[in-house]
Amino acid sequence: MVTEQPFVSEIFDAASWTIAPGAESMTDITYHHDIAGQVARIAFNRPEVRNAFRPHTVDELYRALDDARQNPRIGAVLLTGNGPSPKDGGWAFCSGGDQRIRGRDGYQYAAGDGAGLNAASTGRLHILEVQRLIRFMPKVVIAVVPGWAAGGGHSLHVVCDLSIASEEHAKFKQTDADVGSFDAGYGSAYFARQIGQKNAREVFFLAREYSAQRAYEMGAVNAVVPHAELEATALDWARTILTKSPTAIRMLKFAFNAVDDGLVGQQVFAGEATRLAYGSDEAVEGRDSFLQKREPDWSPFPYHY
Ligand code: S0N
Repeated sequence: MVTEQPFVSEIFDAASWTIAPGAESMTDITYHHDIAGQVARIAFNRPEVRNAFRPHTVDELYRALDDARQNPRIGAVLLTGNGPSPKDGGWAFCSGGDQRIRGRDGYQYAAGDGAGLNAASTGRLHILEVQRLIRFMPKVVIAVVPGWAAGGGHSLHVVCDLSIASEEHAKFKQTDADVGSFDAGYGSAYFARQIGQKNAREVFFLAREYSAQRAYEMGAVNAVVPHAELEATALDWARTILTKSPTAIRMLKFAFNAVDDGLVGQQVFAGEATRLAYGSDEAVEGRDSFLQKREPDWSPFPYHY
């Protein structure tokens, strides 16, 4: 029996997706797998506040992203925002931290909320952990931007591997300095690596609004597509990525990251190198010689290829 899916978004193609196991009870995001089970679609689901995130949103987002990270069949992740807003028809990717619940020491869980990973903590917006998860997961994450990307939402699109924007509705604005809540990490410094220092400083210091086309010209997004085609295009890109070697994609992502991530980037890359080495006869000889209490025989292994 086919059960009807709840409304997700006007540009969501229900025939392409199923609700990810365990995601039925999520409130602030939606989490789907494509029919083949190889692409994840994770979407902010608070369109009435331009998809602003509160701590509970970040808990759910982290859980879904980590689930996608650990699923060996998932090869690409789409991060997007559901819409439009039932209040005024506006579209958003994400407008950052929910300013209504921002206190002096951070963002607060609502009463009775916070049943997620970080229920014990209040006053902490763990969105930076989400940024790191996107950055370090060995899969391509595509920001699918149907409307506003503002504040911390702008930073999330920055940290994604690729960005595709709606021609009609996507808008970009870095409001951090307007509201006194700033991302001094990937959201700004890494953004400057993407679009250049002068452009990035303009975006932050003037907090102007940029169209999808202007963002494309600055090198902040990869493509601008008609709104109605946004999700289909993103899924098509994800499926193209799935035709490539998973190891090649993973190593390339970490190679692109490493130059900006210092020793942490090297550590991530090193973990992959070690994992690859484990599969070699040479590493097997090292393990076996130890277990067999004998000297290793490295003679079959050349010093130069
Ligand atoms: C997105 C904007 C530009 C859209 O403007 P538009 O289309 O005119 O719509 P509005 O009428 O303004 O909005 C519609 C309704 O949505 C509510 N709303 C919008 N954004 C938010 C929000 N972020 N929080 C709460 N509510 C929001 C509006 O209030 C309105 O509601 P009603 O209908 O009831 O009036 C425009 O909305 C805008 O500028 N939004 C605010 C963007 C913003 O400043 N975001 C916060 C920036 N800071 C962060 O995100 C924090 C970053 C962060 O978390 C972080 C990062 C690194 C290190 C540490 C941290 C940390 O803080 O811990």
